Amino acid sequence: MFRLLSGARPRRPLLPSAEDRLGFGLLAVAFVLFALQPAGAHEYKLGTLEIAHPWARMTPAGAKVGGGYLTVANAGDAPDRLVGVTAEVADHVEIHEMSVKDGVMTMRMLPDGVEVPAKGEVKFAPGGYHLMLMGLKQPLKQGERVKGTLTFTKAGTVAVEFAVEGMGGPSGSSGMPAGHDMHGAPPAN
Ligand SMILES: [Cu+2]
Repeated sequence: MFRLLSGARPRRPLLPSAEDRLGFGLLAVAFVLFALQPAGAHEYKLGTLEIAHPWARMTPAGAKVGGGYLTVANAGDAPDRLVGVTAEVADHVEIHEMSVKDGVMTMRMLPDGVEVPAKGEVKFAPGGYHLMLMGLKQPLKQGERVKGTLTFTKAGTVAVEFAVEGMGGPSGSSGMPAGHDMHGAPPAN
């Protein structure tokens, strides 16, 4: 035998309770704050350059190398060039490019840095240009911020913070193998 349960459900009062209204108010405030400041998004301006959301991938315990990413947009009429990067948690930072050639993934260091074209932008993202945080003094933990600097030939140096994101990165997209510990090793066949 079945009993109809619908009639047993507590009916919602027509007027919202004080708790409901308070809850809605807090929700509205939270929504506005969220809209103003999307989670983790941050950017820096330096002359004609705009640096968007520097981030680094979290690293497993014991990892000595981490990956860093960001986007640099240049509103100016002249190109600039990212030539130097530092991070407090790393012994030094290198500028690298990852590419796939004949089906083999390769990475190389770019000793002259990367040009930021006039009226254009350059993206450092998994699978392409990236920063290598070498000689990590401590693991990069998700949710933390890592202080560092970016130096451009023309615009000079700006202090930034790298937001440490999960293995999937800010958008959940993957690309570069997690950990990046194989860096410098010969490509696996
Ligand atoms: Cu690399």
